[in-house]
Amino acid sequence: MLDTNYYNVTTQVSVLDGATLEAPGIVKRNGVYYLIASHTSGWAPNPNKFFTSSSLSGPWSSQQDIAPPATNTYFSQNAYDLPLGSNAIYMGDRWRPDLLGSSRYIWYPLDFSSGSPQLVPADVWSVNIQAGTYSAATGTSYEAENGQLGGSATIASDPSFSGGRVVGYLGDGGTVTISNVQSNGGAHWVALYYANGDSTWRNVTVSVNGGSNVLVDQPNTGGGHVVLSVPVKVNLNSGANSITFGSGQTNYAGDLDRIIVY
Ligand SMILES: [Ca+2]
Repeated sequence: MLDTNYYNVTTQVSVLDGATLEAPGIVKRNGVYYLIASHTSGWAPNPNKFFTSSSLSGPWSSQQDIAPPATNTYFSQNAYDLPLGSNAIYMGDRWRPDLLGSSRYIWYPLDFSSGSPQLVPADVWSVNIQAGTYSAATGTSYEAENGQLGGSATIASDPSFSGGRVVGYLGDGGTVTISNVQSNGGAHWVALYYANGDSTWRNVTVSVNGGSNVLVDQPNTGGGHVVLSVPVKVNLNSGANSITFGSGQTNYAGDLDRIIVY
């Protein structure tokens, strides 16, 4: 409990032993409090957890994951959890330690339908505030390894990738072009699924139908076989399109697994 001006603690109602936590958020569902929090690892993300209790004074449950641990909460840290009907919206920070002003926000549905809060890593989704519901968009997936490789780009195999393969050595002379990307034309979101095992961000150029390059940041994913996605909005022609990745850049891009066009 805090005093009236929120400066001081007046009463300690519960202590979670054996855990060092920060960035808490709390949501109450059907009489149960869900405490969502990050562990402490500096600016680097970690697998965020949730704890449950029927009372703020406890006892609190042991910790459980809100996302697959290998993704480090999809490279984010809990900041706030906004109730949305029977679910919630996870509002996280994606910190960029070497350029903090370029840090990003990651908002995902926090879905309770399984009985425990789980992040839904939807690339594109919408919210109906009045109904208290969300809807994730579906797109069309194109495997990068089915594209046309250029220069030093190579295909690597690992079961963690979609289709079991990924295109590496993009950038610094390596490119891949995905052709026959179908669209009804106009501005569309495209999600780039990639892996970046470095400890810092990479980026990749994107060129649609031979147009000018757009640079898309690719945060480190926590491992060379850990796949995350970043979005980019591009203008597509009605009918078939070709999209080239990695041209005109001297640095290495992340390994490209696939794209999903929305
Ligand atoms: Ca793939």
